[in-house]
Amino acid sequence: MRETAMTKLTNIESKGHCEEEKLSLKSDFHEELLQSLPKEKGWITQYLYLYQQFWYRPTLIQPTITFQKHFQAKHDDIVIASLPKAGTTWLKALAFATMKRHHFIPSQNDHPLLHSNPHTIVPYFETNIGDNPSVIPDLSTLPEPRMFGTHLPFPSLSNSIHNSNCKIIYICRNPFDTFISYWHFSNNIVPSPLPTLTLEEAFERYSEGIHPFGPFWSHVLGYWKASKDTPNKVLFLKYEDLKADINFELKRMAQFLDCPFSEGEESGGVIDSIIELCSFKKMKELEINKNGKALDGVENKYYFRKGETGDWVNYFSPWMTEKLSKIIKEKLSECSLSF
Ligand code: PAP
Repeated sequence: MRETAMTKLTNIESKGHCEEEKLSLKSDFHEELLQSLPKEKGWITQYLYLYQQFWYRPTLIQPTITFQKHFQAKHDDIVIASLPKAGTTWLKALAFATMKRHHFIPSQNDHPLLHSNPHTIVPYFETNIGDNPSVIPDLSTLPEPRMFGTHLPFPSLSNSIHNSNCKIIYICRNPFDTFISYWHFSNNIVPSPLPTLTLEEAFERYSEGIHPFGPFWSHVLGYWKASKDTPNKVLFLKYEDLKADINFELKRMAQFLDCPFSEGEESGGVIDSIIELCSFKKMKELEINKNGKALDGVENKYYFRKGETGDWVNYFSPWMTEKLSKIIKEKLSECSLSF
C-alpha cells in the first residue's frame, strides 16, 4: 500500500523516531500532508487546513508537528496560550515582567520590555522558534524559567508539556471583540495579491469556526476544561477581567506562578510598576512597537490597535449579534463560561 503523509505521520508517531525519521519531515512530506487535509478559504493565506480538528495556516503545520514530536518541557517552563487577538501581547508582557522582576526591575528604564516587543521576548512555539520548520532548535540553554507563547489548542500541545509540571496561562476574550480585532489585523497584514476581507465575508468564516486556530469555542473549551481538571497547571484568564481589575488578576497570576508579591513589594509599588510598564498606552507609544517588526516580520504596531473592551458594538449589525450569540451559547452550553 502506498504510504500517504498521514500514515507516515502515524507510523512515525507510533514507532518513536530516529534521526532519519526526523529528517523525513521535509517539504515533500508537508506538501503531501497538506493535500490530504480538508481546506477552506483563509484570511491571510489562500487556504486554512483542518489539522487535528483545528484550522491552520499551511506554513504552521510542519513547525507544529516538529514541536509536538520533539519539544522537551522543563518542569518550570511557563506557557502563555491563547487564540490570536485574545490579549496575548499583554499577557506575555505581564507574565514576563512578573516572573523576572528580581532580575529586571520593572520601574527601571533598561527593562527589556521597553526595548523589545513581548513576542520577541516570549516567542511562539509554532512560529518563532527556529527558522527551518523541520529542524529542531536547541532550547535547552534558554534562561530559566523559560517562557513560550502558543496559539495551539490544548490537546495539540506536546506530550511533554502535558506530562511535565510546567504551567500554562490561558487568556480568552469575548468572541465579538476577538473577531473584530482579528479582522482588522488580518486585513492589515494580508500579503498581496490576496484580497482583504469584508466584514461580512470574515464573519461568515468566523461563525463557522474557520479562522486560524479556530473554532473559537473548541479552543476555549479545551483550556477551560483543563483549568477545571488541573487548576495548578492551567490558569484561565479573561481579557475583560484584566481590563476590569488588573491589580487583582496580576496578583492571582503571580500566586499561580508560585511567585506571589510580598507585602513589601505591594506597598513599594512593584505591582503598580508592572501594570504601568505593560499598559496599552505605554506599550503602544514605545519606539520598538511603533516602528519595529516581530520575529515573523509582522510590524509590531499592528499588535496595538484600541485595547478596549466592547469595540465590537461599533461593527456588528443586529443580525450578526444574534447569530454569533446563539452559536456561542449553544457551543458553550456544556460549561459555565459566558461572555
Ligand atoms: P496576538 O494573539 O496576535 O499576539 P493579541 O495580543 O492577542 O494578538 O491581540 C491584540 C489585541 O490586544 C488588540 O486588540 P484590539 O484590536 O481590540 O485593539 C490590541 O490592541 C490589544 N492589546 C495589545 N496590547 C495590549 C495591552 N497592553 N493592554 C490591553 N490590550 C492590549
